[in-house]
Amino acid sequence: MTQASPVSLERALVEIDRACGGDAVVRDPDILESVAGDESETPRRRPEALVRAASTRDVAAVLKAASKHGVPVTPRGAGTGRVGGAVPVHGGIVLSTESMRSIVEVHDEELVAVVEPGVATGALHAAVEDRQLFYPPDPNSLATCTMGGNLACNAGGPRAFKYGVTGDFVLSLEVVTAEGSVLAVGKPTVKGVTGYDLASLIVGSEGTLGVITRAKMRLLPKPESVRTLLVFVADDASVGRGITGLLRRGIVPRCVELVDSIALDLIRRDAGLAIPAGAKGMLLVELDGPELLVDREVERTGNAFGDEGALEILTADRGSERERLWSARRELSRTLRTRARFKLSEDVVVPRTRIFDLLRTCRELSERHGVVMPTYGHAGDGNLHVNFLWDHERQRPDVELAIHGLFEATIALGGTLSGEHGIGVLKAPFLPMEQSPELIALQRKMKSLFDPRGILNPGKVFEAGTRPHGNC
Ligand code: LAC
Ligand code: ZN
Repeated sequence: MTQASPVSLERALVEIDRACGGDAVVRDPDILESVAGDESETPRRRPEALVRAASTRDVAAVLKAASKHGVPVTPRGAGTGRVGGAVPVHGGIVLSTESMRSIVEVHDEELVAVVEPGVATGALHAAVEDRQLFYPPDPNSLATCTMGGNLACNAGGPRAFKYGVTGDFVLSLEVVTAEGSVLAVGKPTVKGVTGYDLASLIVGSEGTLGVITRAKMRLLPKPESVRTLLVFVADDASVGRGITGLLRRGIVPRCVELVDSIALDLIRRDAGLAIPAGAKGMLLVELDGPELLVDREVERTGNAFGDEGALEILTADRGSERERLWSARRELSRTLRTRARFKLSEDVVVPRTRIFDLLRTCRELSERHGVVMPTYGHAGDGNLHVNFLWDHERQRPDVELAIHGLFEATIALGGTLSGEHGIGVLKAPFLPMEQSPELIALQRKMKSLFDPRGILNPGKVFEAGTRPHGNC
């Protein structure tokens, strides 16, 4: 799909305006500029129009008109994505579902919640926790990111270690196809195997197959108590060994988050924590469950890391103390951004037992290419955010070589290129490193079945070429 002609675009917008009414169609350049980018270094691209959908009917009207006139449509939640998935690279229309923010139902006996796509993930947490229920997925941007974006990218987060990712909580979805049909996919009940599992196909398809307008999500009872431990380790090898030690003792924390030695050094001065001098890594371990069990597990977790030579272990059980331990971790991405002129962040996954090898590769690549590479992330899942920091434009080719080296090593270690951020624009050039031409061709055919004119989020996931450069 290329850009729409001005005539086609205007025709589509007249039809959309007529169907959606009010002030759904926005042409104000300042507002359009505000939806030109996301939270990645993907170059910004201002769309020709923004449509703020208020209902499934609006979404269907936009897609119907856009398909008829061949106008690109880029769906958008809160724009917190990390790979350019919501950037309208071919212009056209940005379709925002942010105004569809109703929590339609929370059913405490069925343990389900029905939400619209614009509901902020944190708002869903608060609503269900008020009723002693629990929705585990917790992407780091949970205060602002929306359920629509979480579903489109199959977002993860720290608690995925014990509970799984967004897709693991989906029962059914209402989805609008590129041509404007409204489909119900998935199952109405907790069990259900009727027909193909299209809900799983839509989840994580990054807005390329359909637009999600409603989701029925599974909930859990809220755990009785939560305890957070901060463990400082003396070397990279203790990370994987400590986690294995926990699992061998039958302990499954809800999170095991890592901040490696390079990242720790960069945040040392304003982490708000006393970091021991010899610390070469920090692990944030969180346990939840019945109070008596959690107390015992805290002690045994301490023993497991003590056996691996942990330098210091801090524990918190009150909400405010836990927040203090979490704050340095939550701010990491933003803090690292202030440490150099340019920053790129990757999102690779390796089997948990290969974390040490991955960290060693990062050290070697950093040395060879002269790029600072702080690493942090969801160590329990083997999902690490490897960052690249540099100060001079002339270093860009070295950064590209380092990224290539990271991806090659990740795949050689039995891993994958993205654990939770998706492929979007930034990783699309690298997809062939992991997937065969046959597999990519099959997915392209599926895409054209769902979206014959190629209007939905064009330029994402399968686009070959080189990675575009933006400012970060
Ligand atoms: C995090 C985001 C970047 O874990 O995924 O901080
Ligand atoms: Zn993450």
